[in-house]
Amino acid sequence: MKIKNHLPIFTILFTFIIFFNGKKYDELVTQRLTTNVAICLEGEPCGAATSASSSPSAAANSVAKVQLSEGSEHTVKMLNNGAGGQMIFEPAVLKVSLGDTIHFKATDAAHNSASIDGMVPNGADSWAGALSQDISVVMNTEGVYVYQCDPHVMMAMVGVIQVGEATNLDDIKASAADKKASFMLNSDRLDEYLAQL
Ligand SMILES: [Cu+2]
Repeated sequence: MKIKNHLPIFTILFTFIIFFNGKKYDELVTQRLTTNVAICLEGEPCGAATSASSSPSAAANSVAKVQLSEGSEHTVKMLNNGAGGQMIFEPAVLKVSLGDTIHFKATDAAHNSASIDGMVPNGADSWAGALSQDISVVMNTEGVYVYQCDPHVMMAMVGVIQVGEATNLDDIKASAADKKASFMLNSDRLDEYLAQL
């Protein structure tokens, strides 16, 4: 515990709380997700306390939605390092039209692309590329697909493709809650991807 280091901050915060809010401590803890000034009360870093709201809904609302990709053929690279982090598909989120083809490229070695059971539209074909193998998949069923790189799924090396309308998005989001439990790193990645749909 580093409470000593935070004492001046606590003092300022409590003063602020008493003067401007006049609320009880436990009420503020309850409200801490929506009240910036209360974020530091549990000894967390206070850097974000004065910035914009930290409410999850506000963050979700600010996510840029993925646009429909032009053309009927799309390339997804399998990378050790991409703009979005390590062990990653790029682009990790795609929105395409029914019947389009996705070309998964083994730009870096030792990755693959494999659809995840239970995370494709009903009746859709599954796929499973070998390690370091380019694979092309024709998207013949409407809905949302989630796929993974088998060796790096623990690092949340996953990708999302929306084909036509996101008819199964609720099912996918429910499955994603279970899937993310298997991630050791980048545990919010899949949620962030799905928020772009
Ligand atoms: Cu991989």
